[in-house]
Amino acid sequence: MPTLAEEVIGEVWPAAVTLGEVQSFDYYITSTFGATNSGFDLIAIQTPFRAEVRDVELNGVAIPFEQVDTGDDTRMTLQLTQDRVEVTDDAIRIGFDALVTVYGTTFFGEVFDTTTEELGQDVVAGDAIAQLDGDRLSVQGRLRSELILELDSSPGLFSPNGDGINDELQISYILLRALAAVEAELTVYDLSGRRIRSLGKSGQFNGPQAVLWDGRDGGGNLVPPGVYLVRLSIDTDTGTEERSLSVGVAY
Ligand SMILES: [Ca+2]
Ligand SMILES: [Ca+2]
Repeated sequence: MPTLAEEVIGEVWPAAVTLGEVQSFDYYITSTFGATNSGFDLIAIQTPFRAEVRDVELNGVAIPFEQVDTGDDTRMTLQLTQDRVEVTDDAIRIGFDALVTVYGTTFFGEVFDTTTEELGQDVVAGDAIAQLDGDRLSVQGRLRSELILELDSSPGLFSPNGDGINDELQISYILLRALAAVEAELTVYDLSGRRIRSLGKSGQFNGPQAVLWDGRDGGGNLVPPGVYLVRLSIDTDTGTEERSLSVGVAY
């Protein structure tokens, strides 16, 4: 028997997004309370990757909150620091930024009362805000053809001389539509096309990825200063895709 509220209804907007880009969402919650319900002051929303709460409104007015670091990047948790939700038809809007890489991603929600030991209560998908067309906690992805997005490196120029400053290059990218593990091959070439180092990493799934290069070739020697090409190749059932990036080594 629910103790926090008789019913907690949630809806996320927009209901359709472009996969692979960080999007701004709004999560609307309306609740019904009976005489024995205690209300809630903490909300946890399941997200695919780390998500950031932008702002929270109660009945159209911004209220203070604290995003709680639970150590779990797939659980965006926010504590209302001054308010409780305990009146029927109290309308909460949580603005947050999240990355979605898969069709049909669902932002399951749960509410808690931190003043009691009660268990959390699930947010049920429904028409939490009549002015918006949706009534779901799931979002659809617009079709994209790419498997790899945002291949990038940092720092732009790195100096692997062991002085503790910019000694490693971080190569990052976002994998899309990789519902099963895919083979990701990351290789460093010099400008003459000679293969310098394989940074191959297999068994990757969709989402943000990061690989480090320590500036050494396959034999463990530091490479000479200059420009190098990093090529990422992904093999899946639906095809192969390649992306390249030039990076600089300086001492
Ligand atoms: Ca609606
Ligand atoms: Ca350095």
